[in-house]
Amino acid sequence: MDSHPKKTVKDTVYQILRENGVRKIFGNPGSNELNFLKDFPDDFEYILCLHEGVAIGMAEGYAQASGLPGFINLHAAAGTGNAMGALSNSANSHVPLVVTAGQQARTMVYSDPLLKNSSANLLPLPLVKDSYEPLSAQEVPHAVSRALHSAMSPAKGPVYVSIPYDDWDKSIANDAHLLSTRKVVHFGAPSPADIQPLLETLDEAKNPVFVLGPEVDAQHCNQKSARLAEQLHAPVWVAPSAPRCPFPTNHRCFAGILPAGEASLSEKLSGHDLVIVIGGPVFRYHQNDPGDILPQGARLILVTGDAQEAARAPVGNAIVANIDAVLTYLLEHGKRQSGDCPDYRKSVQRHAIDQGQLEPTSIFDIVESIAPRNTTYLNEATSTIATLWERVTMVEPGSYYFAAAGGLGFAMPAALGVKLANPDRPVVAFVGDGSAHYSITALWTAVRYQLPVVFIIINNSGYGALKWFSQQFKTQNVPGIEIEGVDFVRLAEGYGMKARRVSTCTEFSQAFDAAISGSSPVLIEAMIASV
Ligand code: TZD
Repeated sequence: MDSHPKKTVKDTVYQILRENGVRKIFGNPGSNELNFLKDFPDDFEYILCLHEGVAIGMAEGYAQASGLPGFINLHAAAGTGNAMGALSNSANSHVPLVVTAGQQARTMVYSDPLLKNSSANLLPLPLVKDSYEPLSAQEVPHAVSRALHSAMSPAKGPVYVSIPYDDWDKSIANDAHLLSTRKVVHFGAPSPADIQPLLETLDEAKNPVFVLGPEVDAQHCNQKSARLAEQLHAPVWVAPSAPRCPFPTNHRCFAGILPAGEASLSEKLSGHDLVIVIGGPVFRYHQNDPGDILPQGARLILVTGDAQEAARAPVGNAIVANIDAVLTYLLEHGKRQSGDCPDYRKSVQRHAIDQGQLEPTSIFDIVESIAPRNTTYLNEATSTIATLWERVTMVEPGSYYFAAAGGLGFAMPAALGVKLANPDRPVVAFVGDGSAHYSITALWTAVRYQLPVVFIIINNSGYGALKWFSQQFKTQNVPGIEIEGVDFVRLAEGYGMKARRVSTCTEFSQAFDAAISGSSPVLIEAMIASV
């Protein structure tokens, strides 16, 4: 008798997902996906997102906050197309996602039917690490297993698999179940000989400075970096266009977040002879602000887990290795400065809570005074990002997430994914009245799955960041940057969410206090002056 009774493709794939820590499936279904979802296993949870960008954003938040792969199931080419704006963020954030899409039945594709995903493997390029459509039903479990391991291998990232819907009920070869037991372990610690030149360069440097990127937070090395900076009496900057917070912002070595332009960035680093960038690109600019990449006389060394990031850097040497291992080594073997470490923090003038009109500064000051220290923040009120970094304390790993490619529509769904991963941490999403529309249906998902996130819509009646850019670019009379007449309280209520509009500091303070201590999702529409 056969010791392994024949299983279906579907049973085998669910077993592979189980063994790889996947228990949540984020998706939006269509006819091509129903065979995968039928008789849905009890130990999995399907999270219905009403738009595919929300499914990707939520899975991205979940994967970043949990460290597990995010698994998404989309509908053919149309669903994949809707997801791609959000996928541009995932590609940049090194987040491990397996994005699956249902393909038409193999028996029907010859006729070019409705909902055939033509050239499916080309569709999500170049936003995924790998993209594949199995050549037979027998290959489906292998394709899913390969996608999971590929997504989780450094540098992590999204992978796409298109699966014909008549594959799921097919019987599978006996040894396919062995795929679910595979483990792939990644090390990447450098040898002492490999790391010695970095140690020597650091020891010789008279005035080193650190620039930390998102990988430091992803590997939970925030405190380790703080100890190293303190040991060397070196200031720490957060790399520009930061998608995560890699360093405790209340630490004496925290100098701030670097501006995202060549000239302004190198000016902040002037006076330093060595720039050590850890876990991020060199550098992710936004503003066209031509200048030198580095200040005169400075050298740069990049430590990254991403070989492509090392290859792309326009200046300096690079070490591709596990950054946790590198930091540990430098902490143990690097020099220690004597005496007290200087305080590099900037002081801020705080607002009083009174009947005065709300401004971005007062919103962040009030949140800072009320929110628990372990709160996770997301910010997509784009003109207020620098204000948040200046005024909100973020200490623990996973305290902050932002769209890594700047694609709006990330914050609302990602906040839900973060909450799902860490139900015990408060989650606050600041969202602009412009950004909110890209994934407004996330409000329904928040209510449906009772995810108590506090959404703060900072309403300045338009695209504030673009107004700022049009001043910088001297581009007058630009159309399409004002948005009036949207009622976010009624939108939220329409999705079943409690909501309140406020315009003074006292009102906001009361509303936020109640929302952060409540147990259901809440939206606060904070009215500020138009810029
Ligand atoms: N579309 C997408 C998907 N991503 C984008 N980044 C933009 C358009 C362009 N964009 C920005 O980069 S910022 C911004 C837009 C439209 C304005 C956002 O307005 P807001 O926030 O109300 O959300 P502020 O604080 O008023 O800038």
